Amino acid sequence: MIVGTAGHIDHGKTSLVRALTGTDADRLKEEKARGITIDLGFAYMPGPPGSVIGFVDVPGHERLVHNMLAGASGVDFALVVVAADDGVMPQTREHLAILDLLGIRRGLVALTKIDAVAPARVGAARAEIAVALEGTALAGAEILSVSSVSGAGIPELRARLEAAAAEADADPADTPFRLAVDRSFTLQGTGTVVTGTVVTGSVAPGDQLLVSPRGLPVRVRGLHAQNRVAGTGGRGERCALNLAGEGVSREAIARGDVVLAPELHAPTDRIDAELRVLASETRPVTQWLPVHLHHGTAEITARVVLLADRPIAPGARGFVQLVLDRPIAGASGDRYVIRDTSARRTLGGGALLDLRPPSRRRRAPERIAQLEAHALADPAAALVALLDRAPFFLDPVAFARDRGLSAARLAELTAGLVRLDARGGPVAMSRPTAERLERALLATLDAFHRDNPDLMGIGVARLRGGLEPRLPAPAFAALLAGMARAGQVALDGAWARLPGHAVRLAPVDEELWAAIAPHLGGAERFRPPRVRDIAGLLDEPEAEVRRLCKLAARLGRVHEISHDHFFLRDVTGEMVAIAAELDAEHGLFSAAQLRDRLDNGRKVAILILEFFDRHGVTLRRGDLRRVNPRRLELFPRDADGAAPSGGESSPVGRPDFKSGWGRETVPGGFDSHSLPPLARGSA
Ligand SMILES: Nc1nc2c(ncn2[C@@H]2O[C@H](COP(=O)(O)OP(=O)(O)OP(=O)(O)O)[C@@H](O)[C@H]2O)c(=O)[nH]1
Ligand SMILES: [Mg+2]
Repeated sequence: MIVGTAGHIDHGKTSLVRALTGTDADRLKEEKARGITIDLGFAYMPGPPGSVIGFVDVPGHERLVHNMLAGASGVDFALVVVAADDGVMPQTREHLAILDLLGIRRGLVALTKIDAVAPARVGAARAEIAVALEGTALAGAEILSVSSVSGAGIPELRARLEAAAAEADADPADTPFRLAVDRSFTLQGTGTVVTGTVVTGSVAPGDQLLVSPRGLPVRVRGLHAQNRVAGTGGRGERCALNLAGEGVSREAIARGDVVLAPELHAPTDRIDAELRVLASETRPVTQWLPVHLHHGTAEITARVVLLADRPIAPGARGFVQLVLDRPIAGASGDRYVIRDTSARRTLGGGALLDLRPPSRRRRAPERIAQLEAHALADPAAALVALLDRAPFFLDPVAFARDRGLSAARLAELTAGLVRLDARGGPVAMSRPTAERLERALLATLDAFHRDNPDLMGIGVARLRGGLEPRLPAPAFAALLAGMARAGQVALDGAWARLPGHAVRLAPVDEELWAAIAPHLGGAERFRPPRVRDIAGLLDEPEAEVRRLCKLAARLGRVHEISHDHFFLRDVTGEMVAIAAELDAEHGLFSAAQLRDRLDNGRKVAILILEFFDRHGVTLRRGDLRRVNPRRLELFPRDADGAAPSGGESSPVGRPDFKSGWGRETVPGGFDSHSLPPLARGSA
């Protein structure tokens, strides 16, 4: 257990720690000279059998509250010191407020210097203290009268602390390790040592850890726990870690850093939090208020973004977004305190809730609902609540990391969930949500096929956009892949359909196509006639020929290389192969070189190359091009045996050149555009 002192300057905190432990926690020369505590001091006394109670002694000076905060952050038990002669003073109240904001519920008050006052004064001071405690987490705490000079009450106080240490709560096993650094120094013959309070988990020599937020990898060479050489250190203990690693030095690690298990390292500079403004404040917390944020042993300048319409009045609470000037290593549920920028006043504080909030639409009702779920302390309850509201899914690994949960605990929490593993992070949903999504997906495909019997399928991007919940693209792709494996859907590049769906031309259309197709093949295949020319050759209305060619494109029989200019699918494959040959022969090649091979005129050759550019098959360098080998498979030749035949639609070649659809290439995948509406009959 770690006991932290609190209280007004000169009220006898350091003297009391010395009376209890025999150690003078004022270790700095300046402290001794001025008789006040400036920085944190540390001392130890035996606790219940086999254990040690640690003390963090803090300064009471009003200008040193930031040091008090660094010390108080790791405390299990508060020892509030009030001098009987002075009674409750400003920093008594401020420290009590800070302990309350930090959620330190266990503690007692030592009414000290009773040797120096009349008995009547002791009674009055006790009454004053009881009132000051009201409304704080320490309300009703025991008040022990002591004197560090006469030793009165010290044995009783020691006994109380031992009893409290005996009932200190243990950390759940295998929780990942976090230690908030409060000191870093070099020991002759040992190297770099950092000290701090173990926030969660445990540490042992040989552990590989990271110093966050910097991300410096370190190895634990040895350690002290509660001032003794130890094989392991855990929650409720002050530890001194002897660290090794490249770049490890006294200067590289400082107060405010967190030494943690590598999987927890994910610093953040934007955090949604609950903020309670102290009732003693005279002004509300307003939009974009600059503050000093205290978290763990760290102190960062930050701004407060209100997530509601009105400023947060003294005594009130509300959701805020904390925008930090530099990142911190936090966890959801961690307590924080904000002070004004001149570091004179404590304004309020609360708990960190969401470590990865959006910067836009951060005040939307769905966001507020999410924050209410994040505010649930129990991770299981929070997870259920989060998955039960928009957006109905989350990254379970990030959730566990931000809550500091172990892998085993995560596995336990997510056992009943549906998990999709995808590039960009896994996604988890509740089973009912996943079932609802799959049902909606199948219904959408069904309706689409009914409305568009002549279309092969729907673009995956469009399908995703129309569904609730709207998964991130990689997770949606994983969902579709799973459904495809289960035979529920069929996938064709960036297009999805029901497995039973097939596009067929009406018999009259099939007849017209049979008349058109021969004109696109043969010797003229690299410069086939355009729609208008075919219409003239066949004496058919131009619009009819265009409609048929577009239908054939959707069926994957032709590619519309440029507006109204259709090439047979296999011819496209042949031209790609020729481009690949040119590439192999010359490296970069020109449009003229392709024209010479295709014997089809410069203009057509350029249109073909532009089509290839759009699909990423060729990469342009000025007037020259080279082939992107990874894109060759987009246009296989039927002869290669790779191309699906028999009316399977190709995912490419469908863009409507004129409208601009599908003109952009999408790195790493097919054009993820859905089809333009087909103006049937009127095209
Ligand atoms: N008579 C009397 N004097 C005390 C007692 N405890 C502390 N003092 C005196 O009060 C003065 C301040 O004591 P400290 O222990 O340094 O006070 P502190 O709360 O640690 O002060 P800061 O750390 O600067 O906030 C010293 O001169 C002590 O000798 C006590 O029980 N009785
Ligand atoms: Mg002191």
